[in-house]
Amino acid sequence: MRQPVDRTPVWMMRQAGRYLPEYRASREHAGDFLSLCKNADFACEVTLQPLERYPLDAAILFSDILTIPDAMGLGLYFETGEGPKFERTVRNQADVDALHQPNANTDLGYVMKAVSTIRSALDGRVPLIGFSGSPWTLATYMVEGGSSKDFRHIKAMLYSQPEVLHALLGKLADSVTDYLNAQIEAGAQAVQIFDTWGGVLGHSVYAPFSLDYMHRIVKGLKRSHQGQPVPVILFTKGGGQWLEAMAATGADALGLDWTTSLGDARQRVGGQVALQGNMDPSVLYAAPDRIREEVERILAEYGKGSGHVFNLGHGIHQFVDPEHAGAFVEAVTELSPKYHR
Ligand code: 1CP
Repeated sequence: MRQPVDRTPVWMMRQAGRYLPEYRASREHAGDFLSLCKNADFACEVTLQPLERYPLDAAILFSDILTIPDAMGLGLYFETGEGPKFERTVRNQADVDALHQPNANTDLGYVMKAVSTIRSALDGRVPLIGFSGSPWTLATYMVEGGSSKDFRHIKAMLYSQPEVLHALLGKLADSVTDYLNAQIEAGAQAVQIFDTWGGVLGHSVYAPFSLDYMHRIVKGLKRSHQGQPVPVILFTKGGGQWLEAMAATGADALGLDWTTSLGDARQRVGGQVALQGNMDPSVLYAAPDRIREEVERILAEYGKGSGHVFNLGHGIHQFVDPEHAGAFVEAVTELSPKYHR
């Protein structure tokens, strides 16, 4: 990590997905979203789609963070036009005790098969990133039973039954560690932990309920495979105030959303970790000239030298015009070389 480069590398969170017409066609062909994830050939096909359109520097496994809770026995399903849902929720200690501890290579073997299929199809073109949700972020879906706006049930649990939540987070940390190590063995060349909902935690509870479990995972991961280092990227959306603590976990890179200044972040932790981000994905609704201006601003804010992986500050939205995503990638490749001379 932080090796010298000729230009800033770039990929996009959620780069394979609904904004691409070819993705929508594959999903229709497969039947539904989960069938895309559970069939290695479909998962491979959609992983490669954005790479065929844009000169991206990484592929990210096509899957979902909710594969783990599904394998624990909660019954994941999607209703068209709605977010993910679970048939069963986790609300007390008996529910936590009843969770199955998944075996990554059997219960989640379809993910490992997708990883190895994608890795061979890529044939060394660009590295493949594997991923998982953080324990806290997974727990929000498991306790709420799906997406949430107010996190009512999990926050009630945090403040009134913290021991139950810790038991759940501990089980999840073990599962995530096994799952990511299995992805690394199957061929993932870097792994990202998505803590999408870490930023909804209060300042005093972020560390005990999210960061400490990610730290435990980072310590349990294989950091190299077949002689190659396997970088670990931590992304807490809304986590800008905790960067020093996140860097202290020993992660190789931190993902930043757009609410944090990349220049400040570099001053604070740039000597320890690489930084990934951080354009507001909504900039992609603007015209290509405006996108280019924003890319230039972010490059200038980071300044000269290596250690920056360009990305969006969160996943690309489904209503973005694919040509605008192309303008973004092109702007990074054209404008960044001067920062590396
Ligand atoms: O209708 C569809 O086709 C399903 C939409 C969809 C897609 C394309 C979902 C359901 N998941 C995915 C793929 C996905 N999810 C990837 C694949 C990589 C890629 O597209 O290039 C990744 C990395 C994820 C991770 C994920 N799933 C996160 C963490 C990242 C993030 O964006 O914050 C989260 C929170 C989820 C849960 C989830 N799964 C799907 C949706 C729509 C959601 C979000 C629901 C919510 O907002 O609460």
